[in-house]
Amino acid sequence: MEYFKGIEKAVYKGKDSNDAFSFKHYNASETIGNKTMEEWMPFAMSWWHTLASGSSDPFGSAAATRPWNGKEPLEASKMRVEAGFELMQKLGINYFCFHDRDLAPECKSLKETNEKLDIIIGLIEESMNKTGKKLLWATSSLFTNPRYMHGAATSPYADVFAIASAQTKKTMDIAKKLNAKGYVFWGGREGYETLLNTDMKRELEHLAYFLSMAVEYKEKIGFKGQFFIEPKPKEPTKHQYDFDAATTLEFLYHYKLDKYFELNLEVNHATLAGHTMQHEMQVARNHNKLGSVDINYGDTFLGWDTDMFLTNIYDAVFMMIEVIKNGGLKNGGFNFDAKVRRPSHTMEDLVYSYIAGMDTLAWGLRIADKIIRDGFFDKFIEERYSSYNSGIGAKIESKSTSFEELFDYAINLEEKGLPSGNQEMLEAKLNQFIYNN
Ligand code: XUL
Ligand code: CO
Repeated sequence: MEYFKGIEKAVYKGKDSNDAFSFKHYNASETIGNKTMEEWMPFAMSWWHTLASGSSDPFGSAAATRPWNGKEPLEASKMRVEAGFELMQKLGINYFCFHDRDLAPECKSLKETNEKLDIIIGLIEESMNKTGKKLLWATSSLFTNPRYMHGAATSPYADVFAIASAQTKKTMDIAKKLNAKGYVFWGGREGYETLLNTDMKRELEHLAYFLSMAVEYKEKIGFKGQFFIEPKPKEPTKHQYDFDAATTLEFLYHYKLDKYFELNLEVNHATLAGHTMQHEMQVARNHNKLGSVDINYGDTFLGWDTDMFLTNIYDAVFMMIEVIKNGGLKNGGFNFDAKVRRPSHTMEDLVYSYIAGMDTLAWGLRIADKIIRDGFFDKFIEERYSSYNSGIGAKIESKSTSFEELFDYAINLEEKGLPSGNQEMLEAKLNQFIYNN
């Protein structure tokens, strides 16, 4: 069966094309700097938003028009596999990502759930072999089932910790079987609603132990993929422990887990944390932990995790600057953790939205490459700190001075006034890079 009826494989037709099913900027084989666009941007389809969720929201049921609507749950899961691989082929997307529970229906017992899951994994494996598509990362949903209402690895109830571990073990086995490039831990309910009922220190100890067991099991089964932690400050819980990049890194260093994990950063999560995505990426890059990206963006008027397909060119440029400076996303990729708006309910809308997201990032890559090659902003920043290149500044830079020496220097100093930060000039220059291209 054809799920995306009458839609051909999307091709690059250039920026003036009026064909909505074509790429205007994404030209997979075109070389930018030292890599092709496809190498810079290993795109991934998210199983949950694209195939599983159907656009339900807290005020209404699934509204998306999908060929599997009304089918028996396992049958619907099988159809989703076919549709997913067809979509990846038509878009030229090489990777996909899933939560265990996106793939197959959850049954009364873990045993029965795993049996159904294995049927779908078999079909996915077959389709991977046929098409060459790959698993970017897998994860366990440790937040959907009501048993996780108080958390999973941070639940106050030991049985819940045990079931979460069992579920994670199974998903890691699947990740190994499908040769996943990575495995993501997103602590959806690893946080709290109120400290009136929460022992924060104990919960963090449990979370760290859970992750260390995952590391141990990874080594035991010989799973070669990269582990990632995905920070998010809130939603669904009021306060999530992996708040942002800096908090998550501190947690990893504190529990001596840093060498086993990189970060999977998400644009909308940065917004919720009150940061730009560029801030989050630069924090990670400074620690050599920029691993993978969940690509989307948030509506600043709404203030929750709207997970929209990225169409904001400014975000794309800032992100791609970080990616180029990182030498690419070595162990990760760009996973479209993004969903169509509820009124965009047709199968065609899925294709339009992926094309919009892929094109925006590709356009961002072109501009970021020009900005870096031109060197205007890098030179400006270099110049701004040039007082540290000689005299007393060089002593500070080389950490070879003292408070006494600085006191003697400053006591007779005649302050000459400071140069401007020139922010508005720089913003205008950025616009020139974007719109003159
Ligand atoms: C939720 C979110 C998750 C993770 C994987 O906000 O981003 O989908 O990416 O669990
Ligand atoms: Co995400």
